Amino acid sequence: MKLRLILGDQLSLSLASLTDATADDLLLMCEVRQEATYVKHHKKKIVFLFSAMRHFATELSDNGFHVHYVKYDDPENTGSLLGEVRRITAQPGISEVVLTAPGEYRLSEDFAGWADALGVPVTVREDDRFLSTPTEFSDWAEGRKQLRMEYFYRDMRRKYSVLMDQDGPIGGQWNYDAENRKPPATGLNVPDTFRAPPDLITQDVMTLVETHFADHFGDLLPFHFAVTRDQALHALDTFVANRLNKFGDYQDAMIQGEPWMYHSHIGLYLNCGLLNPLECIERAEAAYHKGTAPLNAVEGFIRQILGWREYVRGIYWLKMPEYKAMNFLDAKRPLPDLYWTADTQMNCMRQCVSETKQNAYAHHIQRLMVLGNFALIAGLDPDEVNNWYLLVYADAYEWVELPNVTGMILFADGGQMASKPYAASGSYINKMSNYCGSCKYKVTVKNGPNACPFNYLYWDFIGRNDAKLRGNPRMGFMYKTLDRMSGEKRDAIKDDAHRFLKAIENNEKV
Ligand code: FAD
Ligand code: DLZ
Ligand code: SF4
Repeated sequence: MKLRLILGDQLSLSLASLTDATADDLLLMCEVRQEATYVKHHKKKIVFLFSAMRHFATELSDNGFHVHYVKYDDPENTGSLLGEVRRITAQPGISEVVLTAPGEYRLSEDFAGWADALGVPVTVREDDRFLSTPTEFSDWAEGRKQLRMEYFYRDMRRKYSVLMDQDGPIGGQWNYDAENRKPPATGLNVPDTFRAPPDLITQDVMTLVETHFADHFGDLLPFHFAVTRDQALHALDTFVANRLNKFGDYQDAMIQGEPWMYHSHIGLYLNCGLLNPLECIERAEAAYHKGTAPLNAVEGFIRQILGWREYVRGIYWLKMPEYKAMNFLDAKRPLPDLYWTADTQMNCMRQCVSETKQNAYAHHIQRLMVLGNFALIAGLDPDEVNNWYLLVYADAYEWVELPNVTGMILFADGGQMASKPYAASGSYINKMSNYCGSCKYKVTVKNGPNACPFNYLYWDFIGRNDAKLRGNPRMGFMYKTLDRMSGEKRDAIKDDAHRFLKAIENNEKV
């Protein structure tokens, strides 16, 4: 009899380790302290995953499999994956342990020692739920000076024949991003996100999480995530029907009180296996061909999944474990409390942290240009920033979180992913959101106590990192502007930044 362990982000019937499973095998799923606390995940993320795991176990049993499911509060639960596998292999009858490769490096290291630890053969199969493999990615990367997502994405479009017109892209362009930067319009009637009412299984898990994870970040209520594949498909279809048509136009827009905007909110389902990437791409492409969504929206959405998602995974497996320790800009400031409390007068930060706390979700531009931009220009420590992003979002796993944080927002990899840092002053946030109108700070004021902190922090960041960034060809214009500033102006920037950064180090309200 084979023992097949299924992890919390492996909730797919097509899973590699299940392809040859029979009713004679034992399928193991376990809720363990090791995974629930290696970072202190948002309460909603734990509810989501435990509930989705329990529903998936039922689905497997309904399909005739023999499932051994260990609940978190089972008194026999050892708290670790190896401990749970050992409890079973200690009994006679298990000839082999079969696994699907995990999504995180720390577990793949761990699995490598299991055969010795258990005294039973352990087979780890490639996770084929992605559209490219780590080997394909490293072949693609071989010999390239720069690993630009755009070129990888074009190859993926060709490989899967997505939005193609014979050999070229439909519409004549590969990328319609230039059309996808509309500021928020007033009077937009943004459709609500998909909401599934919590059933009895989810309600049980909510009680468990309230009991065992009370000190974890985040609000438990309201809980409305899909927890089964059927519900996740419904969420996907609702997105395609109601929001995809404006996904492109408002992809970068932020509106106060609209946490969901026109995004899909499917990342958490894709990353735990309830949805597969190709079906999402196919449904979006079909909407374009039916004429219910324009090309800029469909191409933009498909690029996120076929391009960015696969690309960041490729970067992760190519660069780990060194990637995790990178700190090119030598940023050392601890993460200020406001990332947990939302207690700040910066309205943009208050909105984005509050929404993250409530929903275990923030859309991409909030993660990138508000929360991430602040972390970059305030010089926050990459380890602390990574820890925060990995625990606050329901879709967060290290393979996707780390490259986005270390590479995309913090430039901590020295430009392996992004050609220049995504740093911006308050005027970008003002252009793409309506946050500044309700802020204590004035976005048009550059210095002094009423100035928007993003304004002077931005220039202080440029000045502070002169030695590392001046040589970057895409930063030339910024350094020319800095060089033209008067000594007085530069002093004012330094003084304001110094005062502000001291205040956040002391966790004073800013
Ligand atoms: P949509 O905006 O509707 O996009 C559709 C899908 O495309 C997403 O569900 C996701 O699967 C994929 N996608 C989009 N952008 C990216 C990207 N940059 N990298 C990888 N996949 C992408 N995404 C995660 O899945 N997990 C994370 O932990 C995560 N951390 C992030 C941290 C930072 C600092 C930044 C800037 C981005 C991060 N992202 C992460 C990427 C992106 O922000 C989320 O995938 C997206 O916000 C999820 O919401 P959605 O499903 O509504 O996505
Ligand atoms: C994220 C998570 C959590 C919170 N809990 C569990 C768990 O109890 N059992 C489990 O098998 N998986 C869990 N996961 C998902 C794992 O952390 C995930 O499989 C690894 O991080 C690899 O991506
Ligand atoms: Fe954010 Fe500055 Fe605008 Fe306030 S003024 S919301 S701090 S960008």
